[in-house]
Amino acid sequence: SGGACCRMERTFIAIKPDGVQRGLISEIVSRFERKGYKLVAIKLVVPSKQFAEKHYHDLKERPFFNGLCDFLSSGPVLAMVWEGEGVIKYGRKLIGATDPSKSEPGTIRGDLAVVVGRNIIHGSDGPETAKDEIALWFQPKELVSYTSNEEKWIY
Ligand code: RTP
Repeated sequence: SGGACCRMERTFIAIKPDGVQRGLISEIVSRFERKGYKLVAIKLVVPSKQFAEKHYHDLKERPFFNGLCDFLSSGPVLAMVWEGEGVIKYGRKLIGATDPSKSEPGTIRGDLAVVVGRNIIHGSDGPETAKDEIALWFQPKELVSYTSNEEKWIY
């Protein structure tokens, strides 16, 4: 109810190389889809190390930064943009805590991953990061605007 016009937001979600290699793409995409969020961009890419460093620039002082960037650039990553009311914060909830040994069952990491260095998925942690990450991974023309028939039943 109330229409879907004004509170829509977008977040950047990526399935990391471990999630892609383990065949978890459809499982993860379906969790966002079934929740009621709308997919507005998707592509499979192998990021360069330099690109991975850009994506994780906030973490460059951390001891795991180099290994993390090596890992992200080690194979195909499924980059996506999802749209919906509250999708930035709730998307993180669907994903679960950073360390899968602490993620709740029912979350993506809780159900599908074991250790922090192989936690299969990334999600933007706030509106500013979402904006920056979408701009880093996608060109504006890759974001598709469309109306889904389900929206009137979700909002
Ligand atoms: P993400 O950005 O990937 O969704 O993860 P996050 O915000 O929940 O966690 P953040 O602290 O930003 O860490 C980013 C990614 O770095 C890896 N990591 N490794 N101790 C470690 O070895 C360690 N800690 C973090 C994880 O892949 C984490 O998702």
